[in-house]
Amino acid sequence: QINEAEVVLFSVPSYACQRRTTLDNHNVTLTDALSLLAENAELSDEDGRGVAFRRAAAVLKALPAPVTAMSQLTGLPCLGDHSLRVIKDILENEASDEVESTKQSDRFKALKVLTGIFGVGSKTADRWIRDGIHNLHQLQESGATLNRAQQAGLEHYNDLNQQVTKAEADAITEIVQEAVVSVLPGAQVVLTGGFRRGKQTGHDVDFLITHPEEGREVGLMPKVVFWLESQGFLLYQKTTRNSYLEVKDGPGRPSSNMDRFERCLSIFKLAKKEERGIKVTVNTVKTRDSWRAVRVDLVVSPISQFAFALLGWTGSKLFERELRRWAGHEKAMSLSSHALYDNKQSRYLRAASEEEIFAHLGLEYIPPSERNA
Ligand code: DGT
Ligand code: MG
Repeated sequence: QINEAEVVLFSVPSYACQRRTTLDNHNVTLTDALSLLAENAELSDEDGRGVAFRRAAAVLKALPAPVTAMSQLTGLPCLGDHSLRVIKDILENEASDEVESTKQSDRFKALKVLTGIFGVGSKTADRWIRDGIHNLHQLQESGATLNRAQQAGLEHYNDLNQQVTKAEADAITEIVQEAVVSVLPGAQVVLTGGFRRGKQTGHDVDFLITHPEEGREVGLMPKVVFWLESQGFLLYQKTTRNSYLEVKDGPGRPSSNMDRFERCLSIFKLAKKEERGIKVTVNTVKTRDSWRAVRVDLVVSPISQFAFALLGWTGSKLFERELRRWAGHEKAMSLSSHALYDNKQSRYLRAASEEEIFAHLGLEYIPPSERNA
């Protein structure tokens, strides 16, 4: 019998962007379970359910101690009936039947394997499953047509499904820096994504590139890609062009959160630790077991949009989603990775730093290491 007075009651604000979420998660079992249900929903094209589970998991990640009794959760935001049922099952029985059966289901396993191929989304995977393709062997036998990204994804499947370490991210940072300063002295490279939030591993390595003088970044991406390609660092790359135009007045506010920066999705050929020399300028590795493939994302931003791009590419994904929801629902503003538009004043709000963006949004500044929602 637990004395009511001894139960620690938790309290957290309802938007993830109002909370400090470090990597020190006291409720890993619960958040893993809810994240798995979120992933299953997303893979099944049920985004609404996916977000609900992600929000519930994020609330638990923000708690200062492990949950031991359901009564502690009274009054917490974002915990719907379904999430509460899963939490209750785990607290009472150490596992949730729903989570376990989802994990074991043939459909979930097949979706995981197939979307584990770079370039394959849930729609493609679903189509293949309906054609009786459940694993890589069946895919290869099927004669299904693969695009260039998917071919590279299949070829480097094992490497790309192995977590990237911080040491590997640092080695790639050096290479990208070398490439960028070689083609445009003065340009700057920032590591973003999970590694900027302090994670020790990630599924890829994300970079944001800019130049302190507006306009100097134009044309930078093709040069960087050409340098990397000619030095033998790229196994695959696809560059998409910037098409963002800021409309000064009228209904020109950012209409979607789709990113329109110049962006390069690539697969790097990274020498293994023993093989990495002091000089990074030429990739000399030859034998297959002396290198591994790593997913790398490069984004180029003009300095005028840099703060927004940095905030937008640092994540976590849920933190980003919550920032945009906060901006829209609580402040009548539209936030993207390019700009912040104030719908009441009908104008863009400038910012030179992430701190200024949080201030415009009426939020306390949350540093990257506390955006792990
Ligand atoms: P990871 O790589 O699994 O360790 O985790 P993250 O947090 O690095 O996630 P990742 O690499 O998928 O994306 C990094 C951040 O960049 C993510 O938190 C949100 C943002 N992001 C990703 N894709 C897009 C995109 O297409 N457009 C925009 N605006 N942002 C994106
Ligand atoms: Mg990442």
